Amino acid sequence: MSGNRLVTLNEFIIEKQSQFPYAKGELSRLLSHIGIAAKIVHREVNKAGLVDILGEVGAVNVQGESQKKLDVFADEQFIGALKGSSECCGIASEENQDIVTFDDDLAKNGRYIVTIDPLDGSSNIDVNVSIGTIFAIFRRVTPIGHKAEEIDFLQEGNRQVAAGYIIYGSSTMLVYTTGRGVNGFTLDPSIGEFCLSHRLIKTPETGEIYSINEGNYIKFPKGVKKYIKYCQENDKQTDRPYSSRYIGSLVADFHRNLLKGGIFLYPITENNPNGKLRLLYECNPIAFLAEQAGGKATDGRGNRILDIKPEALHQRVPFYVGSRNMVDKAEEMISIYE
Ligand code: AHM
Ligand code: MG
Repeated sequence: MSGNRLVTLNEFIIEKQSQFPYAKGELSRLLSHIGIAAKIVHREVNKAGLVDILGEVGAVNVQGESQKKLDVFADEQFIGALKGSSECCGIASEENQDIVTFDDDLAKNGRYIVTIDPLDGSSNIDVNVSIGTIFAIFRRVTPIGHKAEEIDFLQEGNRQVAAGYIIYGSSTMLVYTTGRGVNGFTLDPSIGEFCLSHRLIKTPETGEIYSINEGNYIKFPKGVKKYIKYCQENDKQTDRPYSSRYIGSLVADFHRNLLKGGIFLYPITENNPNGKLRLLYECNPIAFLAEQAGGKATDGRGNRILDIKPEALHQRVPFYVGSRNMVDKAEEMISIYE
């Protein structure tokens, strides 16, 4: 790649694949199919205000939250695209109680499984605020040629082969990693292609943004309250007070902090003793991206998110992610005051 030549997502994926002489192109095909589904979801998100796709569809998802029509649409699109890739033998989606397995011979021979939150930030869908898709790809642990099983999905995050998100914001972007850095692609709607716009993203070691739902302040553990007060203190040397920024869409909050530097926190609260966010669909992929960009992701108690062994598909974990020094500081205060 040279100069300012436009590099599309597919070109980039193929170029990366050619660096591995034994790669068979399976992961590349899977990522390409995710890119196609992302474009279709982008199209629907963009016209959502015009057509009858907003509002609740009536169903309640497994987390007890009402599903929006766009959630259902995105879920179907990604499942269809992954099935169509023939490289994926099963999916665990935040929107479905159980794993979805593919029974046809081609898919049963697929070597990969995918965990996905098809449309994250559901409370922001019908108010025109950024939302996202989050995905992770693992190699299956069950033998090729058989149906995928739950055990394929309950793998530690450190075994992810690839992970990424799509942010449907002022632009739509796809950001992903295969464990060799993080690259971001912006959708150019005029040509319908994701184009490489953010090569090898590195997040600042320290930032000036903290992102947390402060409405829950009273319910936070003491160490978290102390850390929030620390962020708000006046200290020229450390550029405090920090700015508070919270959208309520993990992808959008993380994306901003990734580029600018910052910390995102979703701690345990009285109501949610394990936090709110899901290990498989939200925290693992975001943690992989954070680490690949030089950042850090923990549960606030000194445990690396990627080393947590999942016990259930819809397991929740407290989540602290972002600039390394800020996550360290938050953990230090939690360990002192809890
Ligand atoms: P969702 O999967 O139902 O969309 O919920 C996940 C979202 C995250 O995107 C966001 O970080 C968080 O929930 C916001 O939660 P809260 O409204 O409690 O602050
Ligand atoms: Mg979600």
